[in-house]
Amino acid sequence: MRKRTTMIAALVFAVALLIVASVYLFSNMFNRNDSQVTMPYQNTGQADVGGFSGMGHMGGTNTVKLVDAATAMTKLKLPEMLAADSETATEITYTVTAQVGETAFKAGGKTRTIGYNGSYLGPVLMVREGQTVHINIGNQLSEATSFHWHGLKVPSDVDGGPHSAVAPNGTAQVDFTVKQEAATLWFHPHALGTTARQIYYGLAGLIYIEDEHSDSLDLPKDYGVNDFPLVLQDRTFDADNQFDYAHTYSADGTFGDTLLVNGTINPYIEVKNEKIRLRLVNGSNARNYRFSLNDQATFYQIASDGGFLESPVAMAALALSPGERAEIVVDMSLHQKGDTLKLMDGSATVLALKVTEEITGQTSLPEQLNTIPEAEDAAQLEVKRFTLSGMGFMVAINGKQFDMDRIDVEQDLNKKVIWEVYNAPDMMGGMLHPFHVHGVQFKVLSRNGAAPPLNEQGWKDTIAINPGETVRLEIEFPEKGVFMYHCHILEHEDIGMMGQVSVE
Ligand SMILES: [Cu+2]
Repeated sequence: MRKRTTMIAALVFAVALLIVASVYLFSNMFNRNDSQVTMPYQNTGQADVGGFSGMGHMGGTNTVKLVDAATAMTKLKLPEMLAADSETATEITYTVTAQVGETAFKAGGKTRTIGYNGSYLGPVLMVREGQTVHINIGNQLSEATSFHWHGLKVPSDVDGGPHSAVAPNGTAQVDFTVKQEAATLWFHPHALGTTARQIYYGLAGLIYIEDEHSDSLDLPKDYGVNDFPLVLQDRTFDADNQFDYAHTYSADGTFGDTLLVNGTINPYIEVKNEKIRLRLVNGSNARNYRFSLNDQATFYQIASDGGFLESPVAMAALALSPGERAEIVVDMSLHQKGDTLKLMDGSATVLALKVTEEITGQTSLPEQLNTIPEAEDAAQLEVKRFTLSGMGFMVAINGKQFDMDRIDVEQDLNKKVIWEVYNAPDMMGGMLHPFHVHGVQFKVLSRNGAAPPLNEQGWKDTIAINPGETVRLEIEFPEKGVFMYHCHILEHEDIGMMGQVSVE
């Protein structure tokens, strides 16, 4: 009798369990895409952050020092080359979705993050000059976001600025034709007031443009073998391995003490003793990097933000401010199997390159990589003046903070104009502002009246401007619309160090 009662009880329990499980699974089928996703931070519209905590720092000084990771070296994570939904010679379609997730960065618990088509960062979108690109964008976050293609020369209605927010559960299609040369670009959110936080938690992906010319150049181009993207970011992990943006926030740029390269702490790559191409992307909120090799060897910069430099530029050190990109080639042919070379940022290790195989038959870098057209006679061009000023919550451009309903500058389509941008120092000295303009690749004419360094004589869309410095840029907008220009210290951008240029 007792045995039978136990059996019935077990049966009832099993049926109840089955019902609960079914209800759970069933409800989840419909819940996956609703706005009840758990974000890794509190949703308060604008970033909910502490008060003014910025301290003055001259030039490219970073307020938080990077500490070398206590963890063992880890193989560099490589962003996935996104498979196209469809592709012909003239058209390509991709799907890019912003979503929440969890990412294992280090021993201990996973970190709650957001990413594109994954839990952290995003894939590489490969497109070709002349191709018409369709991107199905989707937002599975529980707050609005936008999809900005940093460095693309496209009309403003597909540029993904603050006017193009995608609501939670929203989707949209973006269509454009690639009308620019081979370059390493990136994409990230640009929603009003929440850009810094969304990028901090993981939203950033890559766009590679290739063209017939880049096909023909004898350069390393074997992805993950001798051609690596390096997305550089600094983050702080709390005791539970979480990012805590609100508590590490600084109005003058949120820094972290841990360097992430493609989301990898203390990364290494295994290479042959050949030329290695590194596509450096400063995806940090505010950190300025100064790259060098640990043996002080020379490396070569081959590309700036918007394409190849005219010729490879030999460098001992390379500065990169937030938003900027640089492609460099490191020559490993002088090293042998078993050697390790390190890419450094000052005294912090960025990446170890371990030689695991020796080959023969090395080629040299092409002497000419590109043809950059001469600048026009500056005396014949109209000059528009911009003054960057302030720090913390006082940052401004021409004395004003961003207003979505105000056009700050008007410019004619397809007409070269000089933008003269002055970074006004203040009583505390002021700070470096990386100045980014949407919808263009510009030429740097001068820094404080002198010719820019060789590695800034190619196409740029973001330029580091030191306190007290004036840079002159030759800018021509090839597409119509209302475009943003702003400081790429993401907290400055969110506070309002941004303006709008209307192009007709
Ligand atoms: Cu700034």
